[in-house]
Amino acid sequence: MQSVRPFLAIMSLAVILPWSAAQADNPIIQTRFTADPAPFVHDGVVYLYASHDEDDADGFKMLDWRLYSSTDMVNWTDRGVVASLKTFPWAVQSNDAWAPQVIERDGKFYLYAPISVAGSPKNVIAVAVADRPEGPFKDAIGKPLIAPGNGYIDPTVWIDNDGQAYLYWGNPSLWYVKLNKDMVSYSGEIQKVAQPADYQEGPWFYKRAGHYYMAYASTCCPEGIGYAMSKGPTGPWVHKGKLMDPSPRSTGNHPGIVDYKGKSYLFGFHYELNFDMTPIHHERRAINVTSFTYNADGTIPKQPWWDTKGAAQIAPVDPYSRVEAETIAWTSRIKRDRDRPYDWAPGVLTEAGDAGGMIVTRTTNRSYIKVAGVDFGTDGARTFVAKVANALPGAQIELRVDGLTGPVIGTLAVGTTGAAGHWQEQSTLVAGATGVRDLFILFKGKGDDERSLLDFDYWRFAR
Ligand code: FUB
Repeated sequence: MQSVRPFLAIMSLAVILPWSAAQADNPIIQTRFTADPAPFVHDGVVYLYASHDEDDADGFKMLDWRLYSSTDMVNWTDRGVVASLKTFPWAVQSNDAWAPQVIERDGKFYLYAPISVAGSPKNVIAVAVADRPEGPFKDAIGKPLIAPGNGYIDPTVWIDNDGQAYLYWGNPSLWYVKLNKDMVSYSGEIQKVAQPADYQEGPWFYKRAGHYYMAYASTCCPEGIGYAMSKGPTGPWVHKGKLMDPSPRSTGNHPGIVDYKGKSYLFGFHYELNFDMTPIHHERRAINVTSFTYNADGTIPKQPWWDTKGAAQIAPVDPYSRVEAETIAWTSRIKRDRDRPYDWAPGVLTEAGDAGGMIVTRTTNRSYIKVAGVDFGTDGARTFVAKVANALPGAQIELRVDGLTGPVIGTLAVGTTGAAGHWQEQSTLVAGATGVRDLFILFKGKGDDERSLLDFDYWRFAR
């Protein structure tokens, strides 16, 4: 967290200022900088693979690929790192873990990723395979799937109805190959297609209702999102216009499109999380989402630039089942008040715990997690249970509904959690938690503003 340090003085000032109302839900990940969204729907879950800008990035500093998942499009669970440059030991171990995409075939999950090798040209496309969407992904062939070529970045993959899989990629040209059924080799030559107008990079290839689509980051810079359609998987690609106009505040963008539970979603990114922390542009991006409806002829209406609303929640959270602490609609990482620039605190961090699963840490005094749309039911909850570790004396978890200043429904005075790394469930009585409410889990204590008050694995309520 080197980039945080210059702001510590501002941060200490921030904590004595009053809290503002809860933030809205775009960008959808606040705990880390994420880019190049690659959504993938499997078994009723949206898996969102992302590239990852390091916290101290200036230019591109990208070492690994991360996964988030959701079943409601608003609360996103951090599933951790699924692959990294180390997955491909033959690659240059620099900063080039760029835009990935994952697809499933015959029960295996294939991750295609652009990385670099020594020499020139340096851009290659690698493939890794896993037995589960969560990985871990392993290098599939021990060498590049697509050998070096200038601009060989940003792979996108789709399996057509006849079983033929296609891999497209490229900046600023657009190429494809026909993948073999094994998904880790291809047949025939690499084909370069006539790219659609305004094409820059970040292709997103798919078929829907008989139409083939190629969405992409449109001409740099700044980049909006353009798209083309075709009657076949290999073109010709007919430019259909912009899905989103560029914004001068965002040099880049990158589409990912899926249907989920009857709605259509467009993902992309902007830089507002970076600009919330500093006026200086760094390659530190943040993924956004919006929902849209296709026109009757299959075309897509242009969407406004990312707003703070995000997508509507499509199902409430069940608080009576275990909810991972790293399931978050919004957290206090960034400034609390969008009208008061650079007033921010580091807030919670999600990371791999010692036991392998993800946990929430860096629960600094007055940091919080918002979980949107929690359905407590008519009779409501009577008890709150949290699994915690490494608590400082006096650490508390305060539970509020409706907002950061909304009613307190309970406070868990976290007792001693024993030796470092010793996890235990602790509980408290709650009252007033009925109906569907936004839940705010606040961390309070006497720790200094940088110190984690406790580590947090999961929570649930009981009736
Ligand atoms: O994230 C690194 C690169 O920036 C991607 O590969 C491009 O699509 C652009 O988003």
